[in-house]
Amino acid sequence: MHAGPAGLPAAARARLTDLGRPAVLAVLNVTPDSFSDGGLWAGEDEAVTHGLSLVAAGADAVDVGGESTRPGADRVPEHEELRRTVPVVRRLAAAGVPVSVDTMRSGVAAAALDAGAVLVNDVSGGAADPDMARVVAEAGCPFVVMHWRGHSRAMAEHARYADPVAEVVAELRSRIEDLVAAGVRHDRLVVDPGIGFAKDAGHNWALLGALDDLDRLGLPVLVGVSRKRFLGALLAAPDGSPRPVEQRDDASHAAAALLAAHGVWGVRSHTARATADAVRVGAAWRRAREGQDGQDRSP
Ligand code: PMM
Repeated sequence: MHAGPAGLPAAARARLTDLGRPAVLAVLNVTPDSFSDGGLWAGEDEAVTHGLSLVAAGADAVDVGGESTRPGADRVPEHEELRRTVPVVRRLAAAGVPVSVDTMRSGVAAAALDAGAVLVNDVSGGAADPDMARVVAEAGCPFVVMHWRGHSRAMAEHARYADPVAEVVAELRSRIEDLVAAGVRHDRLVVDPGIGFAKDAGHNWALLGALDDLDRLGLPVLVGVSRKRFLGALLAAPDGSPRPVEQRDDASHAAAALLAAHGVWGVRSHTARATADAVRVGAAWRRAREGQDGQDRSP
């Protein structure tokens, strides 16, 4: 599977955009320090095996990341991000897996596309690297534009909003305009509210409660809630201690079903089978509400 200048291979594009339910973008962090799965798949073989198992269990694509974006994290050098991600992308793509690369660096995006990735997921929406727009414009690949206000080290300082929904939508709109002005095709863009990025729990819930406002941007919406801190806070023990990361999957799946019932384009998740089940339930619920039959069109 190769994404040349003409863009995404038809089969992969179809799998990502025409499922009749949200796509499941499964997380594969090839990092020692991500909050949710850091260190688990840091070796190349372990990462590839896990990526294949995610697809076998129902993921539509695997999102390979080599730099942790947890709040407070320092950046890794580009050569290290390349070393972690490119071999894994190449092996998964060669095995026929639709691969997304989770990176803020144009050099990593270009190398991953060359290795067979079919989608670029940039948590900065192209803001961290002035060359990202050119790379994705030339590749013609889908590009996830996430709402972001700055690198992880200083993220908490940016979590200040008078009106979180209006500000996130306005900032995403301005990113989209910049990207289109730089030559990225509008119909290649996907937007993401960036749950947990420069946002506290209240901001996250406000955004999840106002997905209609995001829909007004006129682009497919991807949302990543899986295992995030605001779910840990929601499920806190009576003494106030947050639910540990590894015990947040049931809540993540409940949220995935609700996101599907809303009609999002995709969900980013650490689990495959349960998330695929959850989005099918949510999508069937949505169709039933709209008076259609309960069947999905996924393969
Ligand atoms: N969250 C994380 C990393 N990448 N990409 C998108 N598009 N949306 C997200 O919400 C998102 C992301 C952080 O979570 P992780 O450390 O579990 O990967």
